[in-house]
Amino acid sequence: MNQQAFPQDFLFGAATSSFQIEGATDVDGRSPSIWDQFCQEEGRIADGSDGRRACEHYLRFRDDVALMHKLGLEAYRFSIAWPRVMPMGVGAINEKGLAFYDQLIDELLSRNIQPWITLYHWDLPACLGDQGGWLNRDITQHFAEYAQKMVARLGDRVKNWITHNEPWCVASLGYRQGEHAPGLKDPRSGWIAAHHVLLSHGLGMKAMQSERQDLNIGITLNLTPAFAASDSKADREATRRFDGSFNRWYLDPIFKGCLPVDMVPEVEEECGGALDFIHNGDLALIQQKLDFLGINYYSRAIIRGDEQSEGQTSRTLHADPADITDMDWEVSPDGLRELLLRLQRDYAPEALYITENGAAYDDSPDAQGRIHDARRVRYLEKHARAMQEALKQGVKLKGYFLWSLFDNFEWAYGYKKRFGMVWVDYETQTRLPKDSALWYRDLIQQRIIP
Ligand code: IFM
Repeated sequence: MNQQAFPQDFLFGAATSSFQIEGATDVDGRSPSIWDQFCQEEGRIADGSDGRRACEHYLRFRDDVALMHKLGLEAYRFSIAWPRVMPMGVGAINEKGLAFYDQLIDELLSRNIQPWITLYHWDLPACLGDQGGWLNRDITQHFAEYAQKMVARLGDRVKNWITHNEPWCVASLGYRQGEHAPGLKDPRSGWIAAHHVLLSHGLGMKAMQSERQDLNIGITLNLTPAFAASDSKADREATRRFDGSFNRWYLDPIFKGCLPVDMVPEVEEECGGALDFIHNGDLALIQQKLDFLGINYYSRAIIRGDEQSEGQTSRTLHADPADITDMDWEVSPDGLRELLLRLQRDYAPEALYITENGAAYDDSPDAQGRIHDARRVRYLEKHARAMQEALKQGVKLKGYFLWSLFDNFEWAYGYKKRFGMVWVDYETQTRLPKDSALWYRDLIQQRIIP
């Protein structure tokens, strides 16, 4: 058995996001978000559900924090719903909405749980969506204003801030593939949105730092290491393209202040011309010195080029079809280790945190009310080992947030996919820790893999 211990100061937490758990979408002055609108559109959400109730965290947060404490969490990553705190997207703060986060933060601190805030986890105020959302360059200034105001009000108690969660998803799922709000299917829009999200990250960081200088600020990217299915030229070429658009399009501007040059002609072709939405000076603004990089890691991609027809993304193949989660994602701890090593080598971030990692499996309570989610335990164990291997090889990995604390609203899948270490009965709102939550509690306590 591997008895390597995680360092005492390695941070173990769990993550959620506002729209996925809060519910209470029309109370205390919150305005609608683009996700409230999207859920109302016929056929957008697999089970026809929405975020109106979700996990009722808005009402139950004190009990939820007590549960986090019982599970031994050292940190909790959550997001602020922009339309709750600034219903017009800009200007006045909604004091009632902000009071929720104030109280949540105080509750966490009273239990000795570090709050980690994500500013944007996809629930854009619908009024900003009506102005073009991430296609309208003005949004970059609006985001910076929102970021600064949140830091001004919460930065006395919250030191760890993440500007954006998964820009690739915002841009590609929201504006290019149409699977997420606002549901556009337009390649050029996807690239414009990606740029504006990145620019808003840079402007946001500057605005936050002008407000306070004692913060730990980063961004969270969903990164998927890509491996060619064979050594053929077609496979290698498709792998380069996948890596370029999925990973490097975000990493290179953030860390190096440049675009990945090999990708530019291809992106220009998709955009039908020059990338004129990238203005002089933008890339320098995006390249702010990060205190940490957050990584959301779920799986790797194996790419086969010969199946690719023009305009299609590369098809991914599972190496072992038996070892896949309910999302149809391959379980690949090696991918995590390789990703961490590559980030350390190519981008040398100040610090790395895994801000999400986990798996969807549909296990439910047995007659005794126990949830034996053995597949999730195995998944977590394998990824914990991969982290240890990376740590051993000198990667500056400082912490890990399990996705997710609760089963919750899984976007276009509705409530059909269960990522939680805590099971939620959506009717009664009962919470039941699964075996994985108890396994995680032991890991946190003992610092070695149970
Ligand atoms: O539920 C999502 C989360 O909102 C963002 N990262 C991936 C998770 C699982 O799909």
